[in-house]
Amino acid sequence: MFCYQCEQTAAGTGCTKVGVCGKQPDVAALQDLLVYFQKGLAQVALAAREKGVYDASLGHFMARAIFSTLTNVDFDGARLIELIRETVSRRDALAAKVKAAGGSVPRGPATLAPAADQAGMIAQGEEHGIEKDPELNADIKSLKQTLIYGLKGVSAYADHAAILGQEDDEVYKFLQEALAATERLDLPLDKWVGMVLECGRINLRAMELLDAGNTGTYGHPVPTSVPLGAKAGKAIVISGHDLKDLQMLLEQTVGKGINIYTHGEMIPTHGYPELKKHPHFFGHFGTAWQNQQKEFGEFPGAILMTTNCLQRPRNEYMDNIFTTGLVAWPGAQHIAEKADGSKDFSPVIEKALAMPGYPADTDKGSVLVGFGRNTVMSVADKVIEAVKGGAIKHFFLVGGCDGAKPGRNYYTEFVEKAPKDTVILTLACGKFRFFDKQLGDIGGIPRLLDVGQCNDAYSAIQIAVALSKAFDCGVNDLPLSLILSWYEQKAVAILLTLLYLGIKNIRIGPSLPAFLTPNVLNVLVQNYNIMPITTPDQDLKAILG
Ligand code: FSO
Ligand code: SF4
Repeated sequence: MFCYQCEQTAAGTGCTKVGVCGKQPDVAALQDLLVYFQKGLAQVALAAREKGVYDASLGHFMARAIFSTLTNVDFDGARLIELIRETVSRRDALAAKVKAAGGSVPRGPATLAPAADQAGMIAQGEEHGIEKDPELNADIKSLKQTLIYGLKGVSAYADHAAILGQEDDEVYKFLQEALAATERLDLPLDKWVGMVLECGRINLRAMELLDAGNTGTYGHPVPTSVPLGAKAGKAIVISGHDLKDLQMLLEQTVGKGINIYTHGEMIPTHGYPELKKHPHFFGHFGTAWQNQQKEFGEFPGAILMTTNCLQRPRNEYMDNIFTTGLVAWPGAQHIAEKADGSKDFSPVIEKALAMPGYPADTDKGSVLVGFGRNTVMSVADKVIEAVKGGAIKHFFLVGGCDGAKPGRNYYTEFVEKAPKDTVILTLACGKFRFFDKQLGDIGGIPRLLDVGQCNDAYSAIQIAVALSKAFDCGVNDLPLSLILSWYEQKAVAILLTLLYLGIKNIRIGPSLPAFLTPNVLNVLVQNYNIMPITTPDQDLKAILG
């Protein structure tokens, strides 16, 4: 196997024997094969579009398949094989229509027959991994992989948005064009750079759709205090990013005597009016995703993983953990979606009722969430006044993913050391490095503002744009610095969006992506002055002068 798509890749260069994430070589090969067949499906979809043949359900299916190959989502070979089979059957049905309309499809992934069994498919996948890419130019190969990882992020957001009824064919069309392009060997370097930036634009659209889905369905988040302790009684903890799963779980547990806790990226959901209205939606359990193997063993109830960031479940809680949506682990119980999009969480509920739950209330303090663009903009006058009057000197957006590397202490220290006249905006799971710090306020404006999940980068961008309008300057001229942490491919997509928007001087860590060649990195440095993090002291000094 060879995989270098995430930040924790082995030795900072690539996982070759087994994934640091726990991905086994057979699963890696099946993921590579799924991506390869998706490229073929994309080629056929484009040929079909040319002939006026359009399959409305194809785009979301492709997003789901590509999302399945994102880090920490699907570790279950059997589910990947199902997706490969569906990809091929959709491809062949569409290709028949293309041919009937007088068109043709290219040879390669658009025509390759899948092997009949799992072993054959694994062998096929090994033939179509990253290292087998016939592209000889290392920089183009790097940009191609950057594009594919950006597409994985776009696919994740597009899938979340589609689940809430928000779709735009522009997103799907780009997914198809970009996937099909990765099979070409005739495109010059500048075209690849253009496509990578276009991926950033499309990701902004996908995040906009998701924002519309989330806020349209559940209302705009409002400032909300979230307890970190426990309430006596039975318990379910829900992790991941999927708000609809949470809604269904809350509705199905009404009156059951079960308290619902969030985990990881679910914490901002406490701020949504249509979710927080449930009295049994109690608080938050644990910290970031990479601590789950230690923390889940201590949870006295059922665990539900929606979307990504699953680690190998330990034996002590294997019977209590459930997956749903695209996330899967062989042997862990999976809650499937019904044809009408609903889910029956009874097995999770029964498990929670059979487990001890919390014997007594415990108080571990609380944190504030709910500072999406609507909340921040509603106090814009106050914020602008504080900046003009000198009470707020600078804004830092300290956000992104968390991870296991020790270098990530940088983010905790950075926030601790940021001067008292600065405000920290944060989003995604990187916040768990400092989410419970009491940083106080500036004239009633909290110094630590949780904008939301990683996809709420859209909200953060809207805040930055609104500030730049208020101050009549460009976003790059605002007293705002971006200090980002990355881990998986949604973060890659968000970074591409920031570059597409022309945002400069981004600091990124804890290490740089292994898939960027020195030349590609150089382009980023020259055009965007993107730079690796150094030490909190040094970076604060450089930013604040
Ligand atoms: Fe974190 Fe995981 Fe949201 Fe990522 S939970 S690491 S960018 O998947 O998605 O922030
Ligand atoms: Fe390695 Fe990351 Fe790929 Fe997992 S997703 S195999 S940890 S590079």
